Amino acid sequence: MKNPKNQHNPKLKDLEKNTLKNDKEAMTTDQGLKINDDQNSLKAGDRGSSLLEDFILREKITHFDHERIPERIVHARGSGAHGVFKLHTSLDKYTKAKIFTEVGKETPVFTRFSTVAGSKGSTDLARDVRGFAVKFYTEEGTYDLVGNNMPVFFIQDAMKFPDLVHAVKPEPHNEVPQAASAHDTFWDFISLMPESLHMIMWAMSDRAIPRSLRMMEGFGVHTFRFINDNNESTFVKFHWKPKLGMHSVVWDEAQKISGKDSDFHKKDLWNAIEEGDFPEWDLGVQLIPEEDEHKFDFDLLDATKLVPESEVPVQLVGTMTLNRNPSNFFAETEQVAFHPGHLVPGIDFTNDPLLQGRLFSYTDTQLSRLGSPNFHEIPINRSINPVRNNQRDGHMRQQINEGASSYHPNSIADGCPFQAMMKDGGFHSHEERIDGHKVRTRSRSFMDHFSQAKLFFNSQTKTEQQHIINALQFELSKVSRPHIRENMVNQLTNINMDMAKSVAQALGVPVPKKPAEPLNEGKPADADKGHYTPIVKEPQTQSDDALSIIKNLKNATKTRKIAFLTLGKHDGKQLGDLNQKLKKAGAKLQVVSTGLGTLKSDSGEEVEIAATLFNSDAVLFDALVIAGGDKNGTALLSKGKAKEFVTDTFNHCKPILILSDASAFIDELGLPCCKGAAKSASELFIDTSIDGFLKSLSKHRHWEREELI
Ligand code: HDD
Repeated sequence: MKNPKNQHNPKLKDLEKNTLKNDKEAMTTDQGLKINDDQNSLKAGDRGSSLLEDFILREKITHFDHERIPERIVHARGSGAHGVFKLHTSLDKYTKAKIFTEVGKETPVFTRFSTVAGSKGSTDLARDVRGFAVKFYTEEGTYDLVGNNMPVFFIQDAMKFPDLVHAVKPEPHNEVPQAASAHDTFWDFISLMPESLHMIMWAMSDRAIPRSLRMMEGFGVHTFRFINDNNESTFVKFHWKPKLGMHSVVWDEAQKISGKDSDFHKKDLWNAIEEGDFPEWDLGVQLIPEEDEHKFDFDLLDATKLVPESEVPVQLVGTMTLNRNPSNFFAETEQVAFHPGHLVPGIDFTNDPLLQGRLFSYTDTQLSRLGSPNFHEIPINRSINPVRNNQRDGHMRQQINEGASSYHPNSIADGCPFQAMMKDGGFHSHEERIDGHKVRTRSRSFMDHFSQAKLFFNSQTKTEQQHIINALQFELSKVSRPHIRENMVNQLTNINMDMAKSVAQALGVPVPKKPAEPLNEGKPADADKGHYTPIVKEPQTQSDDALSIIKNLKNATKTRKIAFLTLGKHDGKQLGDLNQKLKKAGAKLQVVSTGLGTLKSDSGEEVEIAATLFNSDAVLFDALVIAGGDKNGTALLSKGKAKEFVTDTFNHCKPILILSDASAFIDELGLPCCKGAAKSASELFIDTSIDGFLKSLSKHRHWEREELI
């Protein structure tokens, strides 16, 4: 989508230096030689063997042979988009970073969303954490906020990251399962590492199966520091809040989407941007004065903890809008290289041991993934502030540094490039008094692994709690070793006994009677046992509404996709009326029938069929309309696929509008929950009026229906 506003985006202007269109131009070799025959190799005779001399064939095949680069070790599958971040509230009291102080300023961004565990070609709808990485191209250098769609993490210390990733990735002996945590090695590791339990609650919740990348929150996860002009520090937690609100799918739906359209999220993001429905997120900050560092019932340096919004409110300061799709997936989305250590003056780290390890890992991984320390020169990674230093050479160097000096201090180049004063934007690491022994240990203040897992579970609605239980039952039922299932149930007893019992019952393991002693294998061989014994306690904040998706529904009709199921001869007036109202609400209606082409309504208007019962599926839509007119509704049900379409929509609790004879339709449909006897539309949460349907749409789902299924 061409957005006229983008002509002022300095990063897009910068990328233009490297973009190429082939319009009306001849094909050439990599050396610029025009090619006359791209169909045939050079041969000795027309049936003869190919000649080594054929430099055109060799060049083409050689390039092709080397096209692949290693995929990211984690977050391999991703979707990216360009956009801008606009600040509306200055944070100059806390930070000198210009992106957060100059109100009205638009900073170009490139944002990449990802799944974590799956390979590059895996499905979008895996139960997984989603990466949410934002690169801000600022005049002070590039700043990366490399976060996730969950505010906490599985582990506390980077030392355990390779173990965590080895455990969740496909098992090493047979390379299965792909993009799934439902297997023995993952749950074995988790069951022995109680520090992961808070994150497990998030990963088993609906947050792990978002309806759209446009409808999920993002978090910086760690506690960072803001530094102001007086070099005073304030702790900060970053939040991204989607303007469309949060929305997730249900697990059965997620699995079916994976089969019907494994690129569901990729296409959804791409199409929204192409259609001008630019996704937006508000950026929020939680600010904590340095003197309050120890006032919480957890350690701010512990990435398995969040700061409840009811304790420290999130202040919204600006908005990110993604308004342009990449021109080339590999050049931009694949080659973009994020790093939590890409900072600007005014932002700094804390001693969070997970963050500290990340500061090493991200540059290191780009060296093997992108192949050279010059990865910062790749157009998508190039800073819009010119790069000047004495780093030289290396594979694929692009910059041509002039002059004889490549060192500092120097006299022959007048000391240039020179070191910038702090007042001129020179980065100065925050000065912090550190006084202690060199120790390989973990602070005792990190040993409470359960209280925030409880906080998260307590904060969910009954429906969401049940989804967590269902997810645990599903995941652990795929674990073949009974002792792992049992260990896991024991860990759950320290979060919620009812949850642990329900999970145990579904797994055929002993149902616990009381909370178990938590296993904690995540400690050193000679550790003082007392130091590493998990602290089991209640959270200071018992429940926080901000943690629930359902309690935070908003603005929910915009960009929803609705299927209008018809065989033709539907009531044309009804369709027109519905279309108009849905358009006004920002939703999109698509006609679904048995084949492509056009259909006529009872009054003769032609409508274009967007999808068929065979090339599409109920799981790819947010809601369903059964058209009225000439027995259209019940006639539909003679098609087995249509029955399945309606039943899936019903079972996934999505809004349904029946514009034909609803009771005859429900009777004919024979939903399993009705046990043969037809229930009324209202008892089944099925709408029969357009206005009622619009209300249902804005609620996303009729969760009450889960009681009936
Ligand atoms: Fe990481 C990629 C987010 C912990 C090591 N990470 C990566 C990406 C995201 C995150 C969003 C994808 C960036 C992109 O789109 O290219 N990672 C996180 C968060 C973490 C976290 C929110 C905890 C709070 N990561 C973490 C640790 C380590 C890594 C503890 C290692 C010690 N992460 C990597 C990596 C990746 C990566 C191996 C793979 C590809 C890349 O960096 O560029 O270096």
